[in-house]
Amino acid sequence: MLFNDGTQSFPVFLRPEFSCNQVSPMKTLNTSKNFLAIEKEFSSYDTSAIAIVSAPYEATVSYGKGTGKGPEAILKASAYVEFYDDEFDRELCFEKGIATLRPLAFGKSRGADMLRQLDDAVTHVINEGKFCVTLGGEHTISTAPIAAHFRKFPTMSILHFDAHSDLRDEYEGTPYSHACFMSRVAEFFPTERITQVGIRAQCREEAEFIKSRNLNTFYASAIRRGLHGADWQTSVVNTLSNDVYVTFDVDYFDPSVMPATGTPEPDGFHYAETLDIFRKLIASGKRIVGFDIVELAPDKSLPHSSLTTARLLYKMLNYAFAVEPKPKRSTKSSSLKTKATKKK
Ligand SMILES: [Mn+2]
Repeated sequence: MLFNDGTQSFPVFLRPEFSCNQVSPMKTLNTSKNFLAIEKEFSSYDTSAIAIVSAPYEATVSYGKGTGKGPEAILKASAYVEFYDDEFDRELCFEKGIATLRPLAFGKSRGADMLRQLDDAVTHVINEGKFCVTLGGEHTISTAPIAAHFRKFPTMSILHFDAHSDLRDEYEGTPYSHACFMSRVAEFFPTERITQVGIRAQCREEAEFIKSRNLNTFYASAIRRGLHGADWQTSVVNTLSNDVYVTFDVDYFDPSVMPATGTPEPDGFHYAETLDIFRKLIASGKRIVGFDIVELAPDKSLPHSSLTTARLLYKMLNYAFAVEPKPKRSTKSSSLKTKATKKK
């Protein structure tokens, strides 16, 4: 919500002046545990342009459990993701550096307390000019990185991938449920700048909210019925402003692609058609200013879910940095050997 003078009406718990700002020096995970399993030279906080904040928060899961273990599983699987991206002929991690921060420990913090802690961490990272990726955890956490980015990028829009619109006002007795996170965002963010893709399970109250508040919601059924045209990805991109924050619930994917999530829903989306949205986004001159990935509920018997999520993360980083002029080919490929031995 914007006031007449253009300032944003952040809820009390997300206003900068309420921030406790007690972010200790940014401690990172070492090579054996960090994203892509990269050497210190390319993963120390001070020299990295990208920082990953893990928010292993799970308090209000309603169906399957396990999202609290999502960040760790994504990082573990990332050791098997290749550094090189053929689409950009680039090893982004060695050019930019990716620091993986130690996961936040929320202790007994829930709801607003948790969001305040996460907001502090993300604000700290982006105020130092770094690109921030936040990993959940349940979708509740996304309100914090969205608020932090909105303060820095006031004209941004939100691109929300999900099977669910998450617009209930309350769910199971709390306003801080994974099923309500977008309602909390809608309390401080202009709803006509929210674009949702893949929605296929929601209640009537949520559908009415979408209509009355003018969200750009691309329902799965509408996409499949051709209501957004054959090139529906371009229709999605056309709704966005130049700065785009992406919040990605992995249950947006079809359960055949992503079975390991708390609330899998049939009639979801595939990986390739999803990347086309990002391709068209950067081709249009728009840019990704930050993103979060949430709701992976890792299952050892379904390891491809974790690997797919780790690949999605690295691919999204490649799209986020694609708009920059491409520097000369990196000569720092020394760790390729190490990597090669890991791949099986
Ligand atoms: Mn969802």
